[in-house]
Amino acid sequence: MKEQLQAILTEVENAIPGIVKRSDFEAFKATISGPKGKLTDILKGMKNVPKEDRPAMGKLINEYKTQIEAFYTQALENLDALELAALIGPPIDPSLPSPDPAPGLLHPLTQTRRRMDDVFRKIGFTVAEGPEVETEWFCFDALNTPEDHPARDEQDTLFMPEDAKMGNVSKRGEERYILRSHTSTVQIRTMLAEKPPLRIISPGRVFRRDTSDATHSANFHQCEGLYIDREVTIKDLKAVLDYFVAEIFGKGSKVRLRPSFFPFTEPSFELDMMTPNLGKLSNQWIELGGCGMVDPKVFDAVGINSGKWTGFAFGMGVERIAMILHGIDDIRHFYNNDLRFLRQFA
Ligand code: FA5
Repeated sequence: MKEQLQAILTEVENAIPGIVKRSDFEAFKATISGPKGKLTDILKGMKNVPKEDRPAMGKLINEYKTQIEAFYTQALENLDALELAALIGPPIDPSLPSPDPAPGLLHPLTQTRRRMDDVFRKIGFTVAEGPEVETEWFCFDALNTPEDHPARDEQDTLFMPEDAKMGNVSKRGEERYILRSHTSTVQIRTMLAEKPPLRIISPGRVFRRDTSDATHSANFHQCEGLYIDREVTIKDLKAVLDYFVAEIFGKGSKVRLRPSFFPFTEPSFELDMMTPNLGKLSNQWIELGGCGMVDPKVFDAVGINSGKWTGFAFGMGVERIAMILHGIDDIRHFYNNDLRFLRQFA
């Protein structure tokens, strides 16, 4: 019996490396383990083995069976690898030119963000960055946003799970981590890291629990601006924004500041723009974001002397600007990854 089993094992061991087709494997396996297979025959013969010898014999057969099955598994792995290789084709030579003649292109949001960066750079702003995972202090407290402000509600802000410690994002003790709901956090980070005068913009991704529709996305982008110097006035804010919209939307574009409220600016405004250059969107006020003069309480939070320094801040939706510029009627196009849409911006 042992010799027979050994002979089967040797046969399997010799045959497996030569099998390159799944049908050949199945046919071979049937000659061993199929209903009329050699191994099956031995199993059937067990009934003729004297009762007292059966346990030892059963154990022996099982040992061989296990080894044979390991060869089957190996054969199937070989076949998987061969089939995958056939699917992928010959090995890739990365030094050859790409078979796809179309060059890659920048996402329309990246293009818009870079245009915005260029405009602000021309008038002396530098680009600052901040983390997308923030603490409540940077997103709210330092921005004079009280504990009970609706924006802090779990309905509006995405909170990280309690046990998600994301490294030393804040050195301000045990706080909850959140996904930042606006880029105004970078105002605080910049004011803590650098001394005035300051002139920065900060484009970046933000997150809110907003239900997705044609104009809202739970993940979107803003471009923050912060300007701090001596005797800065609303006139300076208006002049910078006028310049920005004229550069982005063309000559004749103008800005309107509509009284509003943000906890971190006083006075605060909604920032609207109008342009004659946008087809059916021409000559109507369109909201771009919010702005205002930095609230002295924000200066207090970061240790800047509000008797000496004044400033303005603004925050605009990047998707909003890209949509107006290109006549895009649904924000979700930016996130669907449909190349037919994206290739239009080559
Ligand atoms: C803010 O986020 C303030 N931090 C702006 C600010 C900065 C005010 C500095 C004063 C000083 P608001 O929530 O209104 O404000 O958002 C600003 C802009 O972001 C909106 O006008 C809109 O263009 C865009 N936005 C807001 N929510 C969404 C959303 N869910 N999807 C896409 N864009 C959005």
